[in-house]
Amino acid sequence: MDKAKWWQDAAVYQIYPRSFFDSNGDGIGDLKGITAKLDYIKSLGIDIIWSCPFFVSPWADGGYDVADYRSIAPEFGTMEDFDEMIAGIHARGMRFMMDFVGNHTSDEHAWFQEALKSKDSPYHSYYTFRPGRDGKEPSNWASIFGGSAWEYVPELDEYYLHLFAKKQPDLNWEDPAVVQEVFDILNFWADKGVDGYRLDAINYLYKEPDFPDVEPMPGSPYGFATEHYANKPKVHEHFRTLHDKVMAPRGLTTVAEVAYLDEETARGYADPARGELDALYPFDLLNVDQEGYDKFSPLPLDLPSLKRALSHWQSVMHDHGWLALFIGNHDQPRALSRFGDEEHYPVRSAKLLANAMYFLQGTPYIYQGDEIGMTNPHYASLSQFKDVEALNALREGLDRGDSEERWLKLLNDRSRDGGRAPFSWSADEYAGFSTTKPWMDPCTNYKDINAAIEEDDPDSVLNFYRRLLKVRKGLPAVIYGSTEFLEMDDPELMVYIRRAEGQELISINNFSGSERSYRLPAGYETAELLISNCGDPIIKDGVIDLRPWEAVTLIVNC
Ligand code: TEU
Ligand code: CA
Repeated sequence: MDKAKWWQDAAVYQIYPRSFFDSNGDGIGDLKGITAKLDYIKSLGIDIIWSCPFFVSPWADGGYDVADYRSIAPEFGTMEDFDEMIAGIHARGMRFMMDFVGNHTSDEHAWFQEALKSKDSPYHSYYTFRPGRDGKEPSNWASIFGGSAWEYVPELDEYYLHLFAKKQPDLNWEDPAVVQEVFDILNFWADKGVDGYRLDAINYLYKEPDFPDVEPMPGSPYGFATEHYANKPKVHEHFRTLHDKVMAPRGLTTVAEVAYLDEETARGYADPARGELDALYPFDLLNVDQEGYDKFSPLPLDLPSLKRALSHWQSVMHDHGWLALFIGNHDQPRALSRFGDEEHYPVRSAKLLANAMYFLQGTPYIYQGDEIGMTNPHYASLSQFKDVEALNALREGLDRGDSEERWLKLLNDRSRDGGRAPFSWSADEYAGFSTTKPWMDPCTNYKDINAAIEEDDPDSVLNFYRRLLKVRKGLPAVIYGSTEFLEMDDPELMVYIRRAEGQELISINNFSGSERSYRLPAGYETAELLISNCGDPIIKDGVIDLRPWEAVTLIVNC
């Protein structure tokens, strides 16, 4: 790579709009709320804003169940509000990336409603319907959100496929009319000024049409059939078409959310020479503290596994694509609660997580609230949780005879709701998010952890993020450098070196509450401090004495 593309030295801010800022006091975050906070976002050093969906939706899956791709949901505002938001983003020299949910629609979408009317409707083939087998589902595929992936429609005597919730029927991309609809939607928003797309769950868009049965999960008739629907070769073809017909001609940048990814597929998607996608967001990277793909079977963080996963993706993508770097998003509990020490070292460990992740190769994605060190909300009651995945898992757990206490802890620690509580803007009532009781309760600690307190404190997490994004910008070692992880098996230290011609840096992170000393590799005698979370590092005779949760990045120009 000779010259960085504009998005390669950019930083992205991810917004979950319902929980970002409520401008009109109805308890729901909205587009005017985003516009009101653009100066704040810009002040972080952000170049691109990505917002989760804000389209008309029954909200069965946090807006990822779209009922009308061309209309803003009334609770989020109007098309004028959208225009004003885009104009405000562009006026500040930032760009906007739209979330496109292309694997499925809401069951309330007009296409699906038409499809239900008759097998002869042209919309019937927009979705995947199949007859039952021996009076049961066409196959034993499990839905990602629990239960079967098939739902029976008595009027048609057929089942439809839904990999996610039953209110999210999967689109059939093998019908050319569906692909044309997708083009039209992508062009519609490009005409309105969006600069790129984040493609949701897009690696699932092709399913093997014979729907073979799979090995059931223990205690369930259903099993995960990912081998039959994730990253099938057909997906590459669809990506090339999207790229050639819409993205490239219009100069739109793309990032795809992808799980279950192997090396070859990843390079196939993102190698610039192939013309498919610009960047990947390897979703399952963070599944390092749970048993398999079951997030509700938590395990303590195994740092060597995390390092191996990061190191793997760094080397796979180096010169063969581009990565999104993230420590959290709207599908994850809060990174600080999960990987840091929110009880004893909340500020330091929140900063460490940023230092550990954002000097890797790729584009930093910062999820709203992580930049002020927000934690999981620590709700007192099960009734405070909202997410479909959490509520389904809770019901299944209680049916199995688990206690409510157990699930209160599990949902507080592991559910997607952890990252979806309203943004803690200030110590005012309702966390300064709204003037009325919000749709979701604020974090219990908002009086102590909020943007207003951190604004003027030079040592706050917020001001650390600002510094980090500033010092990282433009550094050849960060943009182009190769990555080498050191101390791979150390359960407490994460250390890596980024090397480019004439410049090298080392990021050293003590993921523990104990003091640790670490001998710097040769060549770092003359290194300069780029950033640290504990003031000046203690370095004597080439050895750095790390304090609990200390994070340091040093740079050498050679
Ligand atoms: O997530 C896709 C995805 O693979 C998720 O099922 C993920 O594994 C899950 O959230 C883990 O709990 C995207 C969106 O990011 C997510 O919010 C949506 O629910 C999902 O697609 C369906 O649109
Ligand atoms: Ca509102």
